[in-house]
Amino acid sequence: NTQLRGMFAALITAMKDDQSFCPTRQKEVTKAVLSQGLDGLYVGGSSGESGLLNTKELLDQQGVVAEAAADQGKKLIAHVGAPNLRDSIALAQNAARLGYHGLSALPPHAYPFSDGEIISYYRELSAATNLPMIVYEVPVRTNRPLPLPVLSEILQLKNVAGIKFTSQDLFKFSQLKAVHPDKIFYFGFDEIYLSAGVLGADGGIGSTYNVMGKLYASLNTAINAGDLAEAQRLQEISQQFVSELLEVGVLPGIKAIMQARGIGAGPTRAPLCALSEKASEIAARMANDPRFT
Ligand code: NAY
Repeated sequence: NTQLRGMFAALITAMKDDQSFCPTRQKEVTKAVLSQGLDGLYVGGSSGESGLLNTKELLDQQGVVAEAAADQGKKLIAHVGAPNLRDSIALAQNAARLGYHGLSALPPHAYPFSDGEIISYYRELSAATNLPMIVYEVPVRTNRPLPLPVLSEILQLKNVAGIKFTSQDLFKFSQLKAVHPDKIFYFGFDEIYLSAGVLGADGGIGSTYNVMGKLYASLNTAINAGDLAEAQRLQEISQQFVSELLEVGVLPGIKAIMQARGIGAGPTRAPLCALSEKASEIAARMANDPRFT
């Protein structure tokens, strides 16, 4: 699993102007994001608006991204979490056929499932292919932090290789890591990646990497080299940027920046908020800021 370490952009989904999925723009976006020097892509996740896409669109997207990323030596992780296990398995098997290197899935959260139902979901989904599975802890999306023993049990399932930890609870992160030193630990809050990095995170997966990939690649290099002054400098730049983005909506903001760079990512899909004038204003300022690229 060590080959899955590193910094991954949680790839955004390109839409046509009418908010339908756009394969042509998706190719362009994929190439632009990969040109920044990151280790790979996390495809079809929250940042990819996957909760707003249907399964056919997600299957199409996996193919388009695999094609655009071919021969670039980058790692591809497919997020395959869907409201039901059947669709999740279809997405996982498609990703395996396409040559993806890993899978990941949000815990099922469309109903208040029992811990047992969540564990069974991961057991069956992970067994559906031979790919390494990355569990996803993200209470801001599921409204439910999974208890340490439940996460620990999931990490021991066949093919489960690690966790994408998107929670502020860094003590829990360390406790889990102490019990599972052989698993891969990604951190998912871009604005505080440094904190998890110094606690030994193996990599990061984030939305703002789409437009500041070079900065996060350098941040990871600085942490690995023990250059904390440089790491802090880079993290503070990312924090300024994330603060501004949070005001206009992270995903519309990222898409506006792409637009301002001449990369057609299209709009976000409703009910995500549409691009505001303020987002365009921020985007115009940030698009060519040398600190971000
Ligand atoms: C994904 O697509 O599943 C992600 O990786 C999401 C990562 C993002 N987390 C959430 C909860 O949206 O990049 C972060 C986040 O947008 C960023 O840190 C700003 O808070």
